[in-house]
Amino acid sequence: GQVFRLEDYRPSDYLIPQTRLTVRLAPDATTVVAELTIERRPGGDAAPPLVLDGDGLKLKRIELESVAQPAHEATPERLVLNDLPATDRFTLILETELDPDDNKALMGLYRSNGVYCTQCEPEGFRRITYFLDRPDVLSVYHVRIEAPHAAAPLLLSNGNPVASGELGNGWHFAEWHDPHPKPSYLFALVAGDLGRLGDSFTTMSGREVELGIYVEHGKEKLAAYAMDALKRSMTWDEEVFGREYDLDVFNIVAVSDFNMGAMENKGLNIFNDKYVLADETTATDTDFANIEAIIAHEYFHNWTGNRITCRDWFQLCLKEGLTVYRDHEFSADQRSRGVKRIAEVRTLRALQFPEDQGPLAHPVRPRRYREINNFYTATVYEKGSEVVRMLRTILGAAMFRAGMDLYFERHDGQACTIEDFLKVFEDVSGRDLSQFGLWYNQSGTPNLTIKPSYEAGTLTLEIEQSVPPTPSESRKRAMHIPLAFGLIGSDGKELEWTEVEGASVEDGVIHVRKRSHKLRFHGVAERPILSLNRGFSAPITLAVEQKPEDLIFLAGHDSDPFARWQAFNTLLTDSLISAYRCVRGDTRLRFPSQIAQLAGRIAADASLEPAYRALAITLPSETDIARDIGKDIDPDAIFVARRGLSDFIARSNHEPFAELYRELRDDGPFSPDAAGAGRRALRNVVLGYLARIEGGADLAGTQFSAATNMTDLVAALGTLAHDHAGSPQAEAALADFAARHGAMPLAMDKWFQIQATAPGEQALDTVRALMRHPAFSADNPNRVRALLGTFSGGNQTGFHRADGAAYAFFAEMLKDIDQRNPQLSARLATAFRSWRSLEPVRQQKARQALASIAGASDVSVDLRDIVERSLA
Ligand code: HT7
Ligand code: ZN
Repeated sequence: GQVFRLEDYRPSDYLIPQTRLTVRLAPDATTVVAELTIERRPGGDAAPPLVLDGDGLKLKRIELESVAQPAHEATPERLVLNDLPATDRFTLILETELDPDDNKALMGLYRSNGVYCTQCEPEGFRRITYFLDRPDVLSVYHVRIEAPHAAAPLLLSNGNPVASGELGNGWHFAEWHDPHPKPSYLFALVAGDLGRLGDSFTTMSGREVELGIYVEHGKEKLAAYAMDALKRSMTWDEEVFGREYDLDVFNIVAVSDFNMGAMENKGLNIFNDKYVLADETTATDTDFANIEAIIAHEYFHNWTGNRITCRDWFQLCLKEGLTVYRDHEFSADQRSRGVKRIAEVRTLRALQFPEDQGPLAHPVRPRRYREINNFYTATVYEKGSEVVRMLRTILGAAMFRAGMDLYFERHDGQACTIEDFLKVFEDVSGRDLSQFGLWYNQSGTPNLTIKPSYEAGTLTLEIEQSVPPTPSESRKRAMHIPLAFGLIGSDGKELEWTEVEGASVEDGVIHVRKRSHKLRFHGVAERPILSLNRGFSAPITLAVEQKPEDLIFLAGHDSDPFARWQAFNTLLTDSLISAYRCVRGDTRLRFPSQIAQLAGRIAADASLEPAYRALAITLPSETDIARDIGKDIDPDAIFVARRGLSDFIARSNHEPFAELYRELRDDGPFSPDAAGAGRRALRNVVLGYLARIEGGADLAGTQFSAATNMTDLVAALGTLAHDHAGSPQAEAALADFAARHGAMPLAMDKWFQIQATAPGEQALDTVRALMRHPAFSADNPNRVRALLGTFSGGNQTGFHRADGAAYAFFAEMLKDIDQRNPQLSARLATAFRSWRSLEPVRQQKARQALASIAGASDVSVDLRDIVERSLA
């Protein structure tokens, strides 16, 4: 397949300042008339050919400056015109015919549950009409939609509504005009019969914006939380970034078939319904938090993505990393900052670290791709956000804001690069950010090794940085790593120093810039306990010689919530890895009693937020442990080690945990806010511990029957189905859940997930059987992810069965899904990315499964790209 390279970027020869679309909707024969105003780019070549992108298109009619059938070459993938008018500006009219019902790839125009909708990012617009389908071609869109009134009373597109009316024969039309020039990937159209939740927002300059969230009829009430999150997002962006909304309407539509979370189309966001619909009986606290974050994320794109967009897809992190940073900050302000930060780091380590440490590693700004859809990754999004956060740490809050203000002022209406972004910060601060820029260009997770020593009032830190080799980058340059830290005295207070040499240290941050530093802090009153990478100031791994007593001290006293959580997490990880070695060496498991005591103390510490306590006593997941072990992984041994520690902590704290569980009973009215969610989280983590000691099944069974919200219900169901699989309580609860929620696909996803993640090799048969369940559909991405995605990504013992049966099954499923939805199959296939860290027998089976995909003849570019890079 073709490889696209960053260095090959060239501006287009033509521009399309105006686009008029007339879309006449019918399920299997929709016609699209595109009237394009085309201009030669000023300063370009004399009369280059016009080459427009297409994807599977059928051209029905073409007209150039009112001349029908001008000379042209049209294939489904391209339209080329060689003889163009001598004028600078001309009009090209194109008519294409589409089959929305046949579109299972969910790119371009398709129908989901009777609702016509579009997904154009990154290259879906070319499935609607021939176009310069690239983000640096900005056009003003005027869209007319025609449809039968009965099937589609609602007709939406970007911008503001400007006309509507009847057409006779039961047909009607609506026209929308979007005054803001935008790239084609932000185009959207929705038509169907949907219910509406309406509201309004007054912006900071006093303009009224009409807000609408469109959902299936009868589900309007389930959009109330999303609406509230939207209004809070609009206020927050005004207060924190000075950004005001810029159209008269803002609409959100929820659809049930969607490849990702949501899409930021200008003025018309389209959402996976999973991230809109929620009440306490159908959504968990995690769902509520995700809805809040994703509503905010898409809204924030209006400035970071839409008003200022990307020059090309290599710059994807320009909008995504920055917007994730903004949604993280929003959630931190709406909820608990410390708890939010811990959750972010857990996600980064679970999703991005394995990517950066495996065959799919790429820089935050990649330099080459075969399929851009495969680069909507945790590296671009999550590591991209961490890079923006580091920039803020380095510059300070005020300078960062000044830089952002300059970015909006200087680049509004433009398609930009990472260089443009970094330049505004250089200009406001006068600093040279060229070394910092490596964070965008160099892949791999940097590691810092730190050796501390203390003598006569001087603390010495020997710091070494290294970046491991990654595909196509064997030699790495030293990076600028901002390492936030504290020196803690025996009384728990921060220690001062009089002088420091060996690196620049400012506002509690060591600026590591060289491969090695020898730092000396003079005038330190006693041997300090080191608190390092506070707030996870840099996305790195850290190897520090630190005694268990120091970690125990930090876990109880560090004033930085992240570092405090990290200290206990390190203790847990260390004992899990030792236990794993015991399991593999066939020796008895032993755990230090201090760990269980500390877990008990943290759980009961009323001075700490319940949400924090819940995170602190949650054991590292089986995948976390595997990542930290790094090689020759035996997932069964990890499972035994982890269960051993869990049982040890539970038995050591039986009484206090039982007491805490009773105390945390929710008696007030339900609130999805952070405080309520935190109490439920703590209670359910404690339930997880209690579940396996005597009476555990009854306890979970009672919670299941008494639960008045989805969070408590699925926690109880998960405990029953995982820890008491096959018990009468588990069977009854599974049946009861399906009876209650069978008609609500989003709730059934939780039922699929729980069963797909039940540990042990029988999970494969369960998954096979569930694929035949009436609530399952192999065409719906949410169903597929709930069953196959959680099985492959969240069931270590089930997916990594030693006989390789699950790998072979999964490979077959991928090939089947790939026939309809390549984006989905490619995404799922990343479950294989860490196959080389497995023990040899599993490694060989996983390689076979990957090879069976690589060897198939009808594999999409998307899936082939992931499989071949994984095998390389
Ligand atoms: N900008 C969007 C990315 C996206 C997408 C969304 C839905 C379906 C397919 C998609 N491909 C890429 C999502 C976002 O980051 O906001
Ligand atoms: Zn985004």
